[in-house]
Amino acid sequence: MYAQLVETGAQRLRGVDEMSAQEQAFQQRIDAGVKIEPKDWMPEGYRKTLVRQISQHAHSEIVGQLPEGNWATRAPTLLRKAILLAKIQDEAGHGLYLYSAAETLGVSRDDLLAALHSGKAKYSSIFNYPTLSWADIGAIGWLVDGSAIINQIPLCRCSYGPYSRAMIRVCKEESFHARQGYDIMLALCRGSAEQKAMAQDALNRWWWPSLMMFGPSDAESVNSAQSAAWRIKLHSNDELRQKMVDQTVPQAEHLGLTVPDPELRWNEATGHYDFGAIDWAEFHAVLKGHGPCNRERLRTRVQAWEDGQWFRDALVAHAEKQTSRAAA
Ligand code: FAQ
Repeated sequence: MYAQLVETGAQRLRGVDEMSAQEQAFQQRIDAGVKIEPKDWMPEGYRKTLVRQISQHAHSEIVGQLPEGNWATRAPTLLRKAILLAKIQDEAGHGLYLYSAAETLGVSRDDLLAALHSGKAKYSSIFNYPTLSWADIGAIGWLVDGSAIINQIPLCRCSYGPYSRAMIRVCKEESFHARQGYDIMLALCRGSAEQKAMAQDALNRWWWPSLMMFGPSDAESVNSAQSAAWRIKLHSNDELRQKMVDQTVPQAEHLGLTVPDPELRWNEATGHYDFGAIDWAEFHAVLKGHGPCNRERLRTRVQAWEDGQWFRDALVAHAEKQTSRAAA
């Protein structure tokens, strides 16, 4: 699939003869599986692609705290609350590793955050949907973290050293997150009829947005070919989306829930599930800022940034004092 992704995009990519000797040597290192480190020479396009993807990924982690934060004060038991708080804290940590990885490419965290706050930078479409019931917290862990793992496991082997290393730890934590989500769904599905209905409702609302997390179809994905050639992407969007469906449908069956797709069926010939068409108009509307919660999410992030100004100022003042004391 990786070879196919590179091949299909080959017409759009520059041929070897168009590359400078330095670019050719870089591509050879990538093809040989050598990790690229911050001080290595790299084409400007490679650096920009990584800054774009890693920073969007970082933004997704911190904006992704917000839908779950909605339930921190309303978790049904003390244990569930402690677990949820730990998970939300993990997401902040993932954001920090990722901003640090992006900084190794010569961008500042302040600039990246300014791009998020101005609405210029993207973050994952999934976090623009509301969390209406406790079951949504289960569905996020199960479906959203589940999808994030499928997308991120290959990133542990991507060509850029700091990103690949950050992903190893992130994936370990995401795997715990997915299990806790499934555990919530299991408890609800084994509970009262009302609780099971809540779980079904959450699945109904989160299923399609979760499939959209993997990005546009391969035919529409503008960045895939180049990212595959640079081994930033090791699998295509559609390939990972199919993996998510194949993995998740049996889990839904085990829960006794129905995936909200009348066209979903097992295809004996392909060995995969066939599934219905994704509403790409909805996906693009969310990307343009017209999802149910886009405005609220950005407003909350900007407010948090402004509220934290005094703390950042205090940290800088403290560091300056330490430096001047050491110099004296
Ligand atoms: N939402 O040509 P492609 C998580 C954009 S972390 C918004 O296919 P690419 C953990 C894309 O940026 C979730 N925008 O692009 C968690 C591009 O626009 P641009 C985040 C999207 O980069 C759980 C344009 O569409 N994970 O969930 C989306 O090759 C629970 C064309 O698309 C990552 O970021 C989307 N869904 O492939 C946290 C993983 N899809 O930039 C809290 C790393 C596409 O040219 C709670 N990222 N776009 O203006 C990736 O693997 C890739 O960037 C893709 C997109 C696969 C997301």
